[in-house]
Amino acid sequence: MFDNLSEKLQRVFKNLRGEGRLTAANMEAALKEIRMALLEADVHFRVVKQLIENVRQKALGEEVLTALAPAQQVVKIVRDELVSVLGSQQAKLRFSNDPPSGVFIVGLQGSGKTTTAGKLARWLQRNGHSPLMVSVDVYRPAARQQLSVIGREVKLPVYEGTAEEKLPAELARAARREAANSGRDVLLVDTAGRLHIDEELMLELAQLKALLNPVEILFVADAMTGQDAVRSADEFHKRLGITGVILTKMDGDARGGAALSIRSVTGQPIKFVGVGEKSDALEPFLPERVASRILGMGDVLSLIEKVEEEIDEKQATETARRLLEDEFTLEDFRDHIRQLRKLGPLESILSMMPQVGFLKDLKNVQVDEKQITRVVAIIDSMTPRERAHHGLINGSRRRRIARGSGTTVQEVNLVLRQYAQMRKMMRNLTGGFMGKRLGKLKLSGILEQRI
Ligand SMILES: Nc1nc2c(ncn2[C@@H]2O[C@H](COP(=O)(O)OP(=O)(O)OP(=O)(O)O)[C@@H](O)[C@H]2O)c(=O)[nH]1
Ligand SMILES: [Mg+2]
Repeated sequence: MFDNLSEKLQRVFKNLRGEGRLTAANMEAALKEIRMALLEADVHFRVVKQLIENVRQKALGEEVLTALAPAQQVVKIVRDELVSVLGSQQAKLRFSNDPPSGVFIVGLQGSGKTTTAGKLARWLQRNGHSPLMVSVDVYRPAARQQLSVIGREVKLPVYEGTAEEKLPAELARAARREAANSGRDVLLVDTAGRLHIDEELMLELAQLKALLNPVEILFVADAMTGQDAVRSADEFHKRLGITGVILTKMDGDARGGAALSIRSVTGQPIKFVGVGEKSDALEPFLPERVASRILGMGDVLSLIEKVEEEIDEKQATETARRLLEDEFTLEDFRDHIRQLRKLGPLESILSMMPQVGFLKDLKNVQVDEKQITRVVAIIDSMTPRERAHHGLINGSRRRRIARGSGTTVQEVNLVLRQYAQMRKMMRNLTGGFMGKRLGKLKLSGILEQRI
């Protein structure tokens, strides 16, 4: 979701590494590039300005120029700054001491409010709560029905209302009574959207707020709308006092800048992100992780968390084994090798990693620029089936692949051997973290060290 930004920043840092030494001059050049990358990714210019200023101050203050690994230090400073812009801690949902806790879902038309209400209900239930949903969108025909359908999908109750309850306030009041009577601890209120912020809607929301006294007013922002999302979040906050933001459609090709701007412009934290249309496509917003993602360190932590949530530990180990063993195909291997090229020379990556057992194996995977190109050509010359099932690749297929890639059978063999080594390494890594649950620490250690 942050592909654009992360690619750009990676290029900047790669150039920094290429310089070998960091000087005051190329540091300025790097800052300029970082500024461009952020602006192009649709980050608000005020946020960019502040961020660059902070990075400059810290980089000078910490005497990066004389440090051993200046490029890495600059990356670390940028990362820390990103985290501080995004909010240094995960912003959790709040709950009232006097349930049901009212949680309003507000935002412009089509931003994803109703979908998000369903996702949030499901998330709440999985985290020990018992939500009741209600739609107070009495304007759009079938809006309330849409929520009922979603309720059935996630198997959670929706207050449907009686024929007499026609006004938003009536529906909200009755739903609260229903939640209290049926022992539901959270009342999720899906509200109507408008194309633009208008007086009527704001008045209605303010009335509902006065009536229910919600603990959370969550502004749902469509990440695809970039700076518009930031502006309307700000406007809603000024008019209504929002308590948090849910950024939807982060699975699309949004440039990610909105995430970096919303908090610093509104002062309110992003609490969740929507990453798809399905009811499980909602993730808590973790600033540290997002900062890492922006800097291009992948999604490994999210993946682990997802696996852990879905299945018990034994099964998780099994899944991870399958994931990394059977599904770590030659194609993944190729992408991985390409990734290494992005990160810089393999030797320097290795020197940044903590001393873990599988390093020995990794060291045997000698990769230099020319070889990367060769490896990619060889894997590209395989059929998709061969890439998915390396066991298929017999002698005659090896000869064909060698011809196709302009290499020799020996070189094809070498690539297959390296691939086998990489799989073994992945297995060791999995055994370490999934099995003993030490992994999170270990793995985040590795990621930490890598930047
Ligand atoms: N890809 C993607 N689509 C999403 C996400 N969240 C919502 N959508 C889609 O966005 C569209 C609008 O979603 P709704 O939930 O109906 O939006 P709304 O804000 O309730 O719309 P109104 O009630 O008309 O104001 C639907 O097609 C959803 O499937 C998301 O995180 N990712
Ligand atoms: Mg809706």
